[in-house]
Amino acid sequence: DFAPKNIIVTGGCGFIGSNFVHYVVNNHPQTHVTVLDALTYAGNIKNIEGLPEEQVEFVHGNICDADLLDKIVPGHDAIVHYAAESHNDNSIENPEPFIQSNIVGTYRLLQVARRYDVRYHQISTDEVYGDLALDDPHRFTTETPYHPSSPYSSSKAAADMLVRAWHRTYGTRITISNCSNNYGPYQHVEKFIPRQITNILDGIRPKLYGNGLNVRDWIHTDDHSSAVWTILTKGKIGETYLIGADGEKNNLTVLREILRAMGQPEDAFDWVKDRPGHDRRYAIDPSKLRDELGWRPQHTDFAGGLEQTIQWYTDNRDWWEPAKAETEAKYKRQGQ
Ligand code: NAD
Ligand code: TDX
Repeated sequence: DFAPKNIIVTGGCGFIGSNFVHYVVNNHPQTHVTVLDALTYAGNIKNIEGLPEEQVEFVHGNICDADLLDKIVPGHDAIVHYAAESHNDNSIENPEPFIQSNIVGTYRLLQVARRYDVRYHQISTDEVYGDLALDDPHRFTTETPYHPSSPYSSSKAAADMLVRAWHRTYGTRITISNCSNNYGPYQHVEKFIPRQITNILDGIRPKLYGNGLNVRDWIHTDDHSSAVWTILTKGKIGETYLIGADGEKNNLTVLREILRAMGQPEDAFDWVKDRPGHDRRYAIDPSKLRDELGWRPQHTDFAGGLEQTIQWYTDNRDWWEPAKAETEAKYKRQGQ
């Protein structure tokens, strides 16, 4: 197994990246983490506050900044690359930052990984595979062709292609993981589950796009973290692994679970305009990761994980309130 001593986590002040930093602190105290984050609207330094200073160091900077990368990367033995523009609706409004951060940013990191021969792990998404019909018996596998729909997912697909090319052409030691939809603490209020929870806490009616029958394959962010650690330390160089926890549910079902758990009537929400190009269904076949690397998800009780997440947003109003009004104003302008 590869035993990383000193890793760079890009995007470590975002939702999934910060949960990964907590995971490393809680489970692998021998690994030092340098968080590199630009603190965009989606990054929050509070997400990594209170972690031991001798294990976690923060560098405020942009992954597109080649000079900065040249300064900070030497001496590290791995880069785990989470930083990205991550929200589909924003990518439809304005694709530019998605091209810069997701494509150019990945390119700059690959160049520096190549130059200093640093192990590189790419965090990607199931959305690169496009969508499935509701009644399709198949799920996504590593053999499924890339077929992204949105500016966000196509920028992630482009980045993954660069990663594979750097491995084949330059021998850069890479792995890629494509994960399904995450939920848990520290997720920005623009995303589906936190938006609806915080709407209810604020006395705003939840908003459902289209007919509510779009399916997402939910996984708790802690399970994503343990899967990434498994791939980083045990994964085969050059390989891609799909991360999922058999969590398919349609949006209407998830929203009703939230309403019920928060003591609201099941119909206390608004139907709003659909997302242009809205992917119908995502579904991950995680058998390669399970069978070859022995990974298993721990948080398989979705109702329980959802209740904990509701409790976290209820207890941490100070964390989400500053972003809430602006986020809802933006949705209102878009008719959503
Ligand atoms: P997020 O938007 O919550 O966080 C992104 C973080 O990256 C923020 O802290 C932001 O400040 C930082 N960042 C953005 N651009 C940067 C740049 N140019 N330089 C440095 N830092 C920058 O995103 P998330 O939901 O935590 O997603 C993290 C990663 O996981 C992304 O690569 C995303 O594509 C992938 N992913 C997300 C999901 C999901 O369900 N959210 C599922 C699968 C894969
Ligand atoms: O208010 C809403 N109402 C609604 O019905 C919002 C914000 C979303 N939705 C729907 C759209 C999707 O079908 O809920 C579903 C989930 O939406 P998002 O939270 O925006 O996530 P999604 O577009 O599925 O993408 C997420 O998972 C894959 C992450 O944001 C991506 O970064 C990741 O790659």
